[in-house]
Amino acid sequence: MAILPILTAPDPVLKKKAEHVEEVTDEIRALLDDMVETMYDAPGIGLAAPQVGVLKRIIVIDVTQEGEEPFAYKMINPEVIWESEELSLYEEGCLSVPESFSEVERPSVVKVTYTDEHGLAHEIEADGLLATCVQHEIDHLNGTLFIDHISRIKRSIIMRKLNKMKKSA
Ligand code: K1U
Ligand code: ZN
Repeated sequence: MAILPILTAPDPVLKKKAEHVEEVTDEIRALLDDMVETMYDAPGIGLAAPQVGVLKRIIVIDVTQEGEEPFAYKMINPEVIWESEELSLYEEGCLSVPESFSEVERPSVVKVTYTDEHGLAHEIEADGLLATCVQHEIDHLNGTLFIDHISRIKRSIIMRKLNKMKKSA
């Protein structure tokens, strides 16, 4: 297993659309394991393959709380097949936009289909933080960051801060 470097905005890879995974191979399983290790190391509650420079439709998520048994979803080709009309606001962060947070409004509940690391198909109904996180990660697969959901002025403040941080690093 390995901890992978995480790309940060404005890296152009983060704006690209990731490709459908045709076959679940050992290489895909190794990538999923590396992504889980990278997510825990960051630390984060989710990670999408484009954030580690791999343009494949793969995400990992663990929204369990401290004291609970950790559980990492490993999702290949995740797809939202239904979303609630009801919306929820959540203050989101992103490992590719370090040290910045902003409220984003998204559907409160979503139904998601995906393939697991054994090639088995699943359908889950997600609410709360899992619903927010799975939508945030699927956005990454389509080249969208949480800052694309906020006002232009807030986005430019965050990007200026990020560019300053990168310059002084
Ligand atoms: O995709 C990512 O960049 C990971 C991101 C996921 C996310 C956070 C909040 C709302 C939606 C999606 C993160 O994990 S940012 C870090 C974070 O939220 C966190 C880190 C440590 C403990 C608890 C949360
Ligand atoms: Zn993110």
